[in-house]
Amino acid sequence: MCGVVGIVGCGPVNQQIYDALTVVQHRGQDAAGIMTCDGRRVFLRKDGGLVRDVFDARHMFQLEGNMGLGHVRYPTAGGDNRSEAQPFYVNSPFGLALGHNGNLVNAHELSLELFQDDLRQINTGSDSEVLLNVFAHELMESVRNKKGVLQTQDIFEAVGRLHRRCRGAYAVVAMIVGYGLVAFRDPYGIRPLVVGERTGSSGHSVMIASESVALDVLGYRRSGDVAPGEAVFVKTDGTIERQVCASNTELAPCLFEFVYLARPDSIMDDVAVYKSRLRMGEKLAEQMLKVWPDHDIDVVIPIPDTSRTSALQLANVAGLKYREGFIKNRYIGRTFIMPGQAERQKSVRQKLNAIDLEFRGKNVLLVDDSIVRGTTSKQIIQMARDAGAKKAYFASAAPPVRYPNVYGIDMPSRSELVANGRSEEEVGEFIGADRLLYQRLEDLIDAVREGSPRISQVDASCFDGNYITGNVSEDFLQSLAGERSDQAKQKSAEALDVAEISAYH
Ligand code: PIN
Repeated sequence: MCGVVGIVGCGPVNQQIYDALTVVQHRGQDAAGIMTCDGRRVFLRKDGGLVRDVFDARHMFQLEGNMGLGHVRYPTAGGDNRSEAQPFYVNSPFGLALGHNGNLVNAHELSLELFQDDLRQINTGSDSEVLLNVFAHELMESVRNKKGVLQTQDIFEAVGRLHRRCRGAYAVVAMIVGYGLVAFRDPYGIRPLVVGERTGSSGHSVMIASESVALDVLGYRRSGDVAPGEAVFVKTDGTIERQVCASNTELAPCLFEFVYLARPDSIMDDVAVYKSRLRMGEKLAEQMLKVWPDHDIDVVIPIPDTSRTSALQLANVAGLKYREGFIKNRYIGRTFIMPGQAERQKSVRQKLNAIDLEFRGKNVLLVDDSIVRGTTSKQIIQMARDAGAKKAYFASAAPPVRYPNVYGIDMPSRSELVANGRSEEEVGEFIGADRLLYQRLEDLIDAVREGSPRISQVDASCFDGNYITGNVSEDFLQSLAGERSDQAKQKSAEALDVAEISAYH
């Protein structure tokens, strides 16, 4: 998962992009980058690390210009956080940069095609570099024989051809030197992308961002989402032109954005994330009262942070007491490399501590947003017992996660998902819960869809294995599993170490 931001402003945009990136930092902490353009030249700073660590005053002064884009990256599959930091840049046509959130499922085929047919070389393992080169090639096709002058329609046609070639999830902000920013979203709108505008005494500015919370914080008015398959062209003077460039579009956003990826204060595809989480809690409570009317729960305790909203509403609807029983350390030290299970387990104890008096002698219902590997849930249940809980029940605001995510969330491989090959009871046993309650998929879908009639479908692939873009082959899933397993992460971290050490010799 990643975060993208783009701004066409009426003054320097460096500080605004930096600030916006800190607002979407939750979408990726692995690498960050900003590229700006002063009308003639581009300036780039990108590196591995948090926004606050990647940029210092020296870099910021060099990021000149009234237009630019930024990116925060969370690795979706393996990869070196420095060489795959974004934005990516190619110098032809015009000078073109791109920041991408999502994941292509046909990147391998495309990179072969790019090399053999379009004579373009891809230098990293990143599908975003592939996407940029497809866009560059298609733009080049659009302006060929036009004396190098680009019209808005040429851009829309290039995006249209890109849609025909690329499969998967992509929410993109691209910058064309001398022309403006282009934002576009895949024909299913799997990952979010929103447009905002601000008019002040010094003029008009336009911002594109992964989440509306970035617009709020920077004082932009949300003017709406980029529609599935649509391209939004923001010219250097701030005027906007937009067109849907794909023939079969359907809004099917990723359910996981609502479950826990997005900030609760964001509005995505007209759905207030916060309200969708309240509805998740409400529906979970209704189901609980139906299947377990004679429960003996004394208190509902959320596992911070995301699940608080649903846990609160679950408690309200079920008429139960809600208490904060776990406190999160907000100042936990940086985790430099955390590839394996042992490291991950250690970090839970560092992150959370229990308030014993909320647990002692009580039957507690712990609520989390989801159960993925189950390892955190297992430790938290143990912590509840160590704190004196009589019974430790567990509720998940999302249904069992049984399938890997191919659209840009760094989820473990199928074999590492605790619900893969296990029944709900077996997952309950694995995590050590006295009883486990999962949200039903229909209820989760309703919790999201009730927020907006525009959402006809959802991407629920992690829960039902139905990949909305099709074309997800078993080979692709196997290679993704190879890149995402704990073993693979350990290996790539070790390789990084070696590369760094040898660089100093
Ligand atoms: C964490 C959100 N949420 C907590 C992420 C743990 C699954 N895990 C998914 C639960 S936060 S596990 O609130 O955003 O900090 O099942 O893999 O152990």
